Parts: sequence; C-alpha cells; structure tokens
Amino acid sequence: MRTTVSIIGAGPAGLLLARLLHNAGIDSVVLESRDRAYVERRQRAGILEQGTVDVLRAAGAAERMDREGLRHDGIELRYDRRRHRVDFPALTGGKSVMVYAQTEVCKDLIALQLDEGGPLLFETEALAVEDAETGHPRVRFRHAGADGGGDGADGGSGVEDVLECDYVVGCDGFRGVARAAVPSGVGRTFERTYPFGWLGILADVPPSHDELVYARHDRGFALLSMRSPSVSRLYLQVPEGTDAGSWSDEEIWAELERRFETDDEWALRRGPITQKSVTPMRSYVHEPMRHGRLFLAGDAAHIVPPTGAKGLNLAVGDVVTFARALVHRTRTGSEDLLDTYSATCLRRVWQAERFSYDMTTLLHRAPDATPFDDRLQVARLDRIAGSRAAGTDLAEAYTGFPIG
Ligand code: RFL
Ligand code: PHB
Repeated sequence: MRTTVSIIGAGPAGLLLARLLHNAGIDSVVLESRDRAYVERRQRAGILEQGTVDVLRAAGAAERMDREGLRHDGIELRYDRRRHRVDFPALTGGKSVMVYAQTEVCKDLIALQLDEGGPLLFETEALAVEDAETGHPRVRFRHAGADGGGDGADGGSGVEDVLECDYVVGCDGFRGVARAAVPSGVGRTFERTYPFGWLGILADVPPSHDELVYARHDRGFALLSMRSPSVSRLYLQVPEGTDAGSWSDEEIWAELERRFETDDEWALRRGPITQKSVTPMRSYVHEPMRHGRLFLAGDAAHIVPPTGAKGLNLAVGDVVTFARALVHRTRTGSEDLLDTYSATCLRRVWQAERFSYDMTTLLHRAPDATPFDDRLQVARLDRIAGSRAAGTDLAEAYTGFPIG
C-alpha cells in the first residue's frame, strides 16, 4: 500500500487531518486500532473553542454541530457557597465556546471520511513507524483477520502489511506507537502527575444549570457540564487510583450536592447514571513534535489535565498547522512551514499547559493542602471575580489561543 500521508489514529486529530488533506487534494490513509463503535462512543471532551468551531465550519464538517451544538457565553465559578459568572463575550470582544461532544465531532468526521474521503481502516493497528529519517517512511500495521481478529488491543491474530508514504502523522494518542519512533536522546519530555483524578458520570437528566459550573470546595473539585438539553455530564475530584465502581450512585449524587451547595435556591437535579469512569490527571509535553518525516499531533505529543478543556482544541491546532504546512510544501516546494511545525505548535501547547495547570491548582484540593493553600485559592478566585483584568485573562485563555 502507498499514500502521501499515513495517519495513525482516528481520534479527533487523525480524522480532522484526513478531512483537511482531502479538501486540499492530498491523499491519506487513516489506520485505527479500534472498531468504529468504540471510537464513536468513547466519552471525552465536551467544549470546543471558537477557533475549533471555525476550523470545523471551514472544513465542511459543522452542519450537525451548528444545529445541535450549544453556544455558551460563560462559565460559573463556585466557591465558598458563592457564584461568579465569567462573561466571555463581554471580556474577550465577542468570543464564546460551543458545547458539542467529542463523540459527535468524531461521528461527523467519520461519516464524511467514509462518504467522500480516502481509506479509513478500523481494527487496523499500527505496530511501528520505520525509516522516519529518510524520504520514504513506512508504517507497519496489522489488520484484524477475516475472523474479526479482536479489538486491536489484544495483540492477537491478523494480517500484517506495510504502508509506504511521504509523511507519517502520529495522531495515536498518549498510548500510541508513533512517539516511540523518536530515538531517545533526540527528544525530551516534560511531565507532571497530580495526586487525584476525576470520577465522571453521564446522567439522563437535564443539566441543573445552563452553563458549566466549576466548583472549588474543601472536599475537592466538582464540575457540572452537559451533553445535550437532556443529558448531564458531571465530574468529582477523587483520590488518584480510585475505582469508579467503589462509588454508589447515591454516594456520587450526595457528594456532588455538597460540593455544589450555594446560599441561594440553586438545586442539583438527580437522574439515572448511565456511565461512570475515572480519568487520571497528567501534564505532559514531548519536544520536538517532529522527527524527520514523522510528525506528532494531539495527545500523542502532549497531555493536559481536563480542567481547562484544552486537549481536543490543541489537537485541532496541531493538525491545522500540519495541513497548512503540507499544502504550502505542495504549492511552493518550500519546506519552511514543515520545519517550523514543532515550534509553532509548542508555543500554543505551552500556553494551554500553563492555563490547564492554573485551573487545576486553582480548583482542586491537594491531599497535603494546608489552610494557607485553601485561603490562597479563595484569594485567587476573589481576584478573578473582582478584577476585570484577571477575569479577562481567564476568559481569553478558556475561549482559546490563536492557531499558528
Ligand atoms: P485520541 O482521541 O486519544 O485518539 C487517538 C486514536 O488513536 C488510536 N490508536 C491507534 N490506532 C492505530 N494504531 C495504534 N497503534 C494506535 N494507538 C492508538 C486510538 O484508538 C484512538 O482512536 O487522541 P487525539 O485525536 O489526539 O485527541 C485528543 C483528545 O481526545 C483529548 O485531548 C481530549 O479528549 C481531552 N479532553 C478534553 N479536551 C478538550 O478540548 N475539551 C474538553 O472538555 C475535554 N475534556 C478530555 C476531557 C479528556 C478526558 N479524558 C477521558 C482523558 C474530559 C476527559 C474526562
Ligand atoms: C466535559 O463536558 O466533558 C468537560 C467540560 C469542561 C472541562 C472538561 C470536561 O473542563
């Protein structure tokens, strides 16, 4: 098999890249280890920055998002039983965000790719990227056998083959294989883990507030989000390594009620919990995001804790930057933008790392937190609530940094 760009991974990064390249007349093949149903159901991000919305529109992938997505003009910060709204358009000169789930973005992009785009091969696991330093990189992969071959995660049976190409883009997430093709000694990693995680639930109940609520509480952080006018998405800070099954539904609702408590009439609506899972929290950056003809994009290159809602939006920025660079190369013969790909992406990545870290330490309670730390968090929140400059800083970062 041969193509211009091998794309490893059909998460938002890989799927959007395939679409951008297709629109520019550049062919690609997407290899995805999981099956379609798995990719379309994996619960993750919920917030699209204004810039991400603009990119999806320009790529012709926003028809359903524009019908079903919920435009949000602010978030609420809740602390000391008080509520403070951060008004995005007022503080940023008109910017907002869109609540439209990652599952839906992926479904829309998969449908477009299968209808109009190049090959998108599910249950096809990339095993290794080879010869990235040469002009002829290759991806060795295994396609599930005629017997169905399992879920791609079991290292089981299947047919091995090689995809030859001009460029490989590793969009295979934090646990993918692409990053391993960068020899140790060439790259450098920066990492921080946090001593807590998020217990996330989906519940069949209308959201209890019309905007997201980020709550700081002495018992730990809580977040109220949503998937639609009838489905709530809620998160609780839990100790690192918590098993989601160890929390009963009653315990989850009771804890959410405590952490969201206010002095006014606000009440949390309860409903049937349909999904429960725990997400660890990590900050991670791999530099550079390129090795020869291999480019890393999205979670394959960097991870942020979800508190700033930045992961998917960073992935979008990376693939837009790569697609622009490759189109420039195709039109002019110049490698300039490919050469600056890593530095261009990393500037935005580190701003998102900074913001995600700030939001995480602003709102979560560390196991060894002292009363001094608690007072500092409240002082930081008071500052955001009381100073237009501090509020603007948060609003600008939350609604997104420019791509490129
Ligand atoms: P993904 O989505 O992990 O996709 C990688 C794909 O690669 C496949 N793969 C392979 N395929 C072939 N061969 C191999 N060897 C392969 N190895 C892996 C995988 O099966 C998968 O399909 O990475 P991508 O595309 O870079 O996208 C990144 C985003 O998914 C991620 O950053 C966000 O979900 C993070 N995130 C959030 N981001 C936001 O922008 N806003 C949010 O509100 C937000 N909330 C969240 C989040 C992530 C969360 N979790 C569960 C980590 C909330 C949570 C709880
Ligand atoms: C979500 O809806 O899943 C979500 C929203 C905001 C975040 C993280 C996750 O900061």
